[in-house]
Amino acid sequence: MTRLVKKDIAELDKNLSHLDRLLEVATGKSLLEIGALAMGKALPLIPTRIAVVPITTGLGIIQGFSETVTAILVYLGADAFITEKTDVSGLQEAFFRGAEVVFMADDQAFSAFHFKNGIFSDNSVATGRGFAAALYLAAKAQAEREVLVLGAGPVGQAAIEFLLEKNVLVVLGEIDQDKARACGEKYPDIKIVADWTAGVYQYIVEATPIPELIKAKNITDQSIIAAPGVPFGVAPGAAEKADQIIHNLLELGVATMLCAIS
Ligand code: 2YG
Repeated sequence: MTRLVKKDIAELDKNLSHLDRLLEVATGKSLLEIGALAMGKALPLIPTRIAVVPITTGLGIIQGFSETVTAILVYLGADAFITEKTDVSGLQEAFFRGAEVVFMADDQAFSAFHFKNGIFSDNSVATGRGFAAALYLAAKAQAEREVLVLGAGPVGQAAIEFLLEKNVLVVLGEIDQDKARACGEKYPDIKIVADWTAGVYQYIVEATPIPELIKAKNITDQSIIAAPGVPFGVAPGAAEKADQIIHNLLELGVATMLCAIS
């Protein structure tokens, strides 16, 4: 799991409406509508009071992380606040300040828990489903329905699950043959390609931690790429050539988590 740094998220909360407009142009839907599609939820969401609890374990607090998560939730209409305290005392504060849901992240996981209905949302799963949903919407206008998913980790598998639910033909590109085989056993309907780098693809979900993995030779000028990953998984030549690139560091994953726990 890649760890964000302060500069990654510095201006993010000021550009939320801009990102929303970009997504509307690319997919025909807003940030929240994409998250709702990803989780099969109807809008408007049930109002939920949410606490974001800063966590100091491991490598510690990322400056701006809790503030950015909270800003995204508030932008999406949630009643969200950051606890003054951190860790367990922050969790306690959340509880006593009437939060029904807490969002918190350590170095291994970023999750949302609903105190009452027991629903849980993991950011990797939400990110995979949210970006697959955005790609699915962006590609809806065109008939072809084959999507290359790069990476069989938690994000890639969540993207595969969403796409299979929509009867999309999924092709998996995964460099680790053991991971690829295990994924093929878990999702028998997917096609596993040994060397995707030799191919040209119209629709790609990039869910690997490898920078600039997708090259111009792998796509056409009609291609649409959903690339949640940090570092950015699209080489400069491919980013210029593609018709659409759907990329944001926290927004779509957090919007999808909100829909998952509401
Ligand atoms: O509470 C804090 O400030 C820190 N404990 C947050 C640590 C978050 C570490 N994880 C990441 O930076 C990313 N994996 C978050 C999700 C990125 C989008 N998929």
